[in-house]
Amino acid sequence: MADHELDYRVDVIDAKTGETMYKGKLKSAKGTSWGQYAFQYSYDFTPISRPGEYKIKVGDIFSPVISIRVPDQKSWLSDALGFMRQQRCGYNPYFDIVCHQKDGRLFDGPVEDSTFYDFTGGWHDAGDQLKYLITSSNATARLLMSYELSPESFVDRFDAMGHPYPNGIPDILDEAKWGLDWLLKLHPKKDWLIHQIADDRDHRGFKFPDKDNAEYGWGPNSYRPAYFATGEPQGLGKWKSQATGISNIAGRSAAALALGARIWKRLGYDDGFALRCETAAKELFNMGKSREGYQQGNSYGAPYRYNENSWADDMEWAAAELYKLSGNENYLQEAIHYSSIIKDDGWMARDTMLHYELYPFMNLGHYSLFDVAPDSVKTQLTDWYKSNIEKVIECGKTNAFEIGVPFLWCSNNLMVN
Ligand SMILES: [Ca+2]
Ligand SMILES: [Ca+2]
Repeated sequence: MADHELDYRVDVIDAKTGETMYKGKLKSAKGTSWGQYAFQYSYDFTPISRPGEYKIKVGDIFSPVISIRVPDQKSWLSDALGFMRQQRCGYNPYFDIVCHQKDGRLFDGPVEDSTFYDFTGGWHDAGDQLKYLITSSNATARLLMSYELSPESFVDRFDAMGHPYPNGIPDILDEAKWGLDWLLKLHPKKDWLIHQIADDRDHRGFKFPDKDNAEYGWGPNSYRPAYFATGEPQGLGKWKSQATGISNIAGRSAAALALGARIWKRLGYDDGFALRCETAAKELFNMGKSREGYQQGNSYGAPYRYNENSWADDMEWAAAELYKLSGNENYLQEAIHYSSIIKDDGWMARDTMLHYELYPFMNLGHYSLFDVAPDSVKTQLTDWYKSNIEKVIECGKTNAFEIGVPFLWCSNNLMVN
């Protein structure tokens, strides 16, 4: 980016010695202007692969230091799992503390409001410490899918509690089970599903999880509300969600549990656990079928929430995974049915969207169904992905970064997907 025309010649120099290692040319970047910068250029240094510390020099302008390294994939993956352990609620191995033991008091369920049930566990949502099934169902399922894609990539350095002692189980599955255990807790009865613990009253700046000064009516660091998935607009304060059903969270949780059941069965870790996951997955799929629509995140004092409004993608995902688990043809037909409802709908076709609308950012139902679908359906699924990817590539031509995702809060999720 520049406010004046630049010399086109580029030197890539060794950051330590200043020696020119490569010579090249800037390319004038096509697209609209960026902020106040009328001149935009790109320089492709993909051919430079030798590890080292470099700077790019254009005229008398130097870039910051650019490091090229050989990636250590296993250590990246371990770091990512370390972050998940750091997010754990109930017992947090990162801080070695026990937190949020009074989760939670149930609201909008078939029992008297504020009746206590045990919903401890799961993961804190972000820097804040509330907990969502919307995101945790996705995180759990993706951990399991990642393992299936590349089991050899994952090491065993931690035990189930997140302590640094190997336990004979790949750490990614230890983490997935932390999620599955919580999903099972949120579905304590055949027709019950709890989808959120606490709300934006959590947002009181940085706080240690075991000294949570958030206040929900029972004093600080005490009970937190647990929201029953009603499929209706919901919220205990001023703001209500726009929920229409529950099949996004029921479907996605069913997909995660079916994946877990299949992997646990195959590895022969614990048949009882696999059976519990399978039963819960089937029950949740049925709940999703009977209440088609989407449940959203609940807020209390602010209009902010997770605005997911797609659900057929999640039911497709659940049905495809249940078919792989059970071999029951009805699930395959259900998966094809739901795929034909969601089709190519997604953020990729749009210039903007609400926060977490069209979650989980890519349709993993299509991906999951592809493995087992008849050829004609396979072609259709591929076409839906392809047409969306082409839209993003086309949109990327409108800016110098060649990035075709809408620039909005959390658009890094869109980029990754
Ligand atoms: Ca382990
Ligand atoms: Ca969805």
